[in-house]
Amino acid sequence: MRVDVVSLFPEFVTQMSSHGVVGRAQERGLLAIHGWNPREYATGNYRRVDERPFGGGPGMVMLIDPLRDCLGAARQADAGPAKVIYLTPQGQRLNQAKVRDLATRERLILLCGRYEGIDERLIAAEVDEELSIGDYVLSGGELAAAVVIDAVARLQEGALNDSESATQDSFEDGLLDCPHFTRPVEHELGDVPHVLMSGNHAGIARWRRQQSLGRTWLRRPDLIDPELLSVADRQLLEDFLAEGGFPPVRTT
Ligand code: 9D3
Repeated sequence: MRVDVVSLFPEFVTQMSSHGVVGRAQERGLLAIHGWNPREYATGNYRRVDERPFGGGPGMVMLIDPLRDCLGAARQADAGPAKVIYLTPQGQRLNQAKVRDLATRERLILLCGRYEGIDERLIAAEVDEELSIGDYVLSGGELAAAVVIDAVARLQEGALNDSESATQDSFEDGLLDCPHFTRPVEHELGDVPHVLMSGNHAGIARWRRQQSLGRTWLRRPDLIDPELLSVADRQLLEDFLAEGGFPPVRTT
């Protein structure tokens, strides 16, 4: 997969993506990330990339032409057709279903805005899809682009080691993760749940499933429709709620 990032701060995104799972995916040849700066396609002594908005008001708007030329150069850097995604608070909210779809593409171009945003005509002419990463205010699209890259990189075949396997992740089965413990077994902050040291693998799997169901029910009720739970899962959840859960369920 190839991802081109069009941004006034492309190094911000490419630097972030050089570490961890995403960096390793690139080293393994599963993913290539390239940065493109519209400033380099701006003309005139000042190489302007922004201008004041027609109609007045605060802030600046990114000019069509430097962005269009930059985007054109990014498109032509590789033969394949690319889906162009504009990261913007006005976009559809990113979720794991969307990430799975994007991860199957051979080419993405991520367009990052700064200032108040981009001239709407450029969006209408060049953008295939608009995405937001959530309802909070960022200073630009770069962090959002890094989020998209991280999420799609993890889904590339061979990007994760066995211990990082994506299939057990939260959201891959629609539930939050269970709690995790390591040594020491006894600590002044509390003891590790006994079942995890029992060697009873079926019992451990059952406990973890129950914890996932219980935590999801309490913390993210929007992710669970009790009508859609299996009889076994519903029983696990009922027992969890009756027993009070671990860690002790907060009531405040
Ligand atoms: C203070 C500026 N706001 C005026 C009402 C509008 C605004 C413009 C540009 C708010 C944020 C931004 C920059 N944000 C992004 O480019 C962005 C973003 C975000 O802020 N939140 C969640 N997802 C995304 S994706 C791109």
